[in-house]
Amino acid sequence: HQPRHEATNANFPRDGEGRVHHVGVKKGEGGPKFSYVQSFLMTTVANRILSVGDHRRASVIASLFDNPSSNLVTTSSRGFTVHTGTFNKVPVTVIATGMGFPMMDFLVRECRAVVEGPMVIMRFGTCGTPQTHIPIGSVVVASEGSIFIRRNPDAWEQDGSWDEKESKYIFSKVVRSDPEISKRLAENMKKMVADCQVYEGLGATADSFYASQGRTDDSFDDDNANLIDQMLEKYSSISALEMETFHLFDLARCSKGTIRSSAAAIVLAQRRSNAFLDKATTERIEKEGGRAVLLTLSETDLTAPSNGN
Ligand code: R1P
Repeated sequence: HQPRHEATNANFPRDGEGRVHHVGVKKGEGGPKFSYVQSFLMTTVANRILSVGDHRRASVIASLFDNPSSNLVTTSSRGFTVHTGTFNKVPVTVIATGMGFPMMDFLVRECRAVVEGPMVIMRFGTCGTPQTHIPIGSVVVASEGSIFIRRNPDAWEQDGSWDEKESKYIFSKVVRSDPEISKRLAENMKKMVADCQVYEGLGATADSFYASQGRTDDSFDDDNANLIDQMLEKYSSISALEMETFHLFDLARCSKGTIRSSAAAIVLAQRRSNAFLDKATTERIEKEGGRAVLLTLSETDLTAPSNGN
């Protein structure tokens, strides 16, 4: 016999209590603390999920739930914190993921494994913008979907096999977001975030914060000084550069119609002027925008088809 805490199935590992290997949640979990609320809270993860990179942002948004002192909070040794409660009496979960597309992969696949029925997963992150007309302190909704930008390591192979005419960075095709949810999200952001321009455009998710987002660094041979121009030449409406959204939309597309998704991001960095948003404004928009995403999540019809994802 295996001790109860050990995983036995390498294809989709769960520990002896049924907790998925990285996010650390399981089906039907809840404590006596929640039994007096509604029975749906007897689960670790709700069907409506908000994914954010930053743990502080997740806590701030979870404090906007109906009864924050009753939130169920689960942490995993792999860097996830899961807050579950209700917003406008609708069960919702906010998850802090840390950064990068592999973390989004864990979130979507492992939450899908512990949640019954249709799901909606939204991301509220931060980003840089390559667009000169979009100022810092704006919010970009990925209404046009997202592309993926990755550095091609073969381009640095030193055996002379690389054709210098090829691009060292690879741009994927567009994966769509859910149009109906994106529209509601943009409307709610416009209503609920003060002194903030809300733009709708195409997102671009990169496999690095640095090279594949066109940040230059004398310590490395990245050959990316013109990358921002190149990306806009191919996709002129790229408005948000970040590190997770494409993967969320891609997995929603592959979820056999069970997951709807959209995303928004606060513009922290102006990549042309190099302006960067101050902390006080960032924190205000995280809170007001977080409330707008929670409202959108709570209003979403889970039974509607997944609209192109
Ligand atoms: C980089 O600083 C991180 O910030 C952005 C990027 O996607 C990346 O995760 O989003 P979050 O603020 O949600 O982490």
